[in-house]
Amino acid sequence: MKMIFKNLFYPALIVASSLLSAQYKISDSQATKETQKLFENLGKAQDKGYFVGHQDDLAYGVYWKYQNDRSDVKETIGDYPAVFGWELGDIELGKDKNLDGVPFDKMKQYIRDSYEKGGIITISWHANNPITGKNAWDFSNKSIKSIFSGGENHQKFVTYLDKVADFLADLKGKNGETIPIIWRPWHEHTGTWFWWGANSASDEEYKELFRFTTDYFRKTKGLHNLILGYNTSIEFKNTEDFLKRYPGDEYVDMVSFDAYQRGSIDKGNEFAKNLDFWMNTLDEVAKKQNKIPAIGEIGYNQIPDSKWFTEVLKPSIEKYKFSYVLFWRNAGFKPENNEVEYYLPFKGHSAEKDFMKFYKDEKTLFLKDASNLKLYK
Ligand code: BMA
Repeated sequence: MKMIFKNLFYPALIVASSLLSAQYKISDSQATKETQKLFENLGKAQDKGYFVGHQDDLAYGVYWKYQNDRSDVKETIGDYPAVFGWELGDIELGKDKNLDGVPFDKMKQYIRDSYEKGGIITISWHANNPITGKNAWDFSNKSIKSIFSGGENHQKFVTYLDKVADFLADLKGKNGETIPIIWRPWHEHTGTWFWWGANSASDEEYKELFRFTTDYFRKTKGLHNLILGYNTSIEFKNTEDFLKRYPGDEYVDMVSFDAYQRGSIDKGNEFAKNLDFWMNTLDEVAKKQNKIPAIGEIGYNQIPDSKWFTEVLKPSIEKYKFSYVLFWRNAGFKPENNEVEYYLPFKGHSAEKDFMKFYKDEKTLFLKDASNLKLYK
């Protein structure tokens, strides 16, 4: 009896377990060797834990700017983040600094250095509005048709893409290989605050924007170092909602959302509950489309809750398998609006100890872990 049971069920078990660890397939059939490897290893590393990232980590911290090897993360926990986020906004205008003042030549150097150390690079783009000539947050357009082929703003838009493509193509490793980039374009598109957002571009227009940009980079510009991220904000109520503007499996490798806690500390429980729901939905989407999940951006500005990392964030996310979480930038004081903005502690901040505890958790992976995992081999 026992034998029969085993014979009948053993093959079924093998099939089931191979389905569970289904291989991811990168959407660009011509992706470079290193890009394919990074993608494959991002998939595998989910069994170990999740990489932790920080926007603009090497460029500045709350109380410093452009000082070699400095990092608020390094100064609080003794290691760098595994994921380095960078932002290209204003490159399309031919400027030599991005919209937050980071010089593009420095950015390139930071990217090369952290790649050589085994880190992961992700890039976002708060592109200026090619229709109105204002910034990314000008959502006054009701359509984006005019930037597509035949439209009055098409040529201008293409020059924007050329500038971005030139930057992405110029990121080279020591052996001349292009550095793989997790490219997270047209993000938070389910929200309404960007010119490509929910009230300013229809779902079909959004899909076309995503596809056009990707095809232009791949086919016209010959870029094959991109891992594509489809990145929503947090308006979605279910998987269908999340996928409403999905451009198609051949244009997407990763799925992610951006989420911020706002308001007072006592909103922590509510945020944690919501985050759990967003993670759960993301998990379903990732399984359904066979794409790698991530948290594109997260944070609680100034971290007023000194236990936020281990008591609010960690319990909601650690139940799920996902590849990385990126904290937004430690801008510090911003004279342009008199605000202070940062999402990771600096030396002496009241959440420093808690962040150290988060660092020591076996599931969180920082640069030393990423480096040991040899993600590009
Ligand atoms: C926002 C803020 C802004 C910044 C923008 C792009 O969320 O940090 O200050 O200009 O991201 O980096």
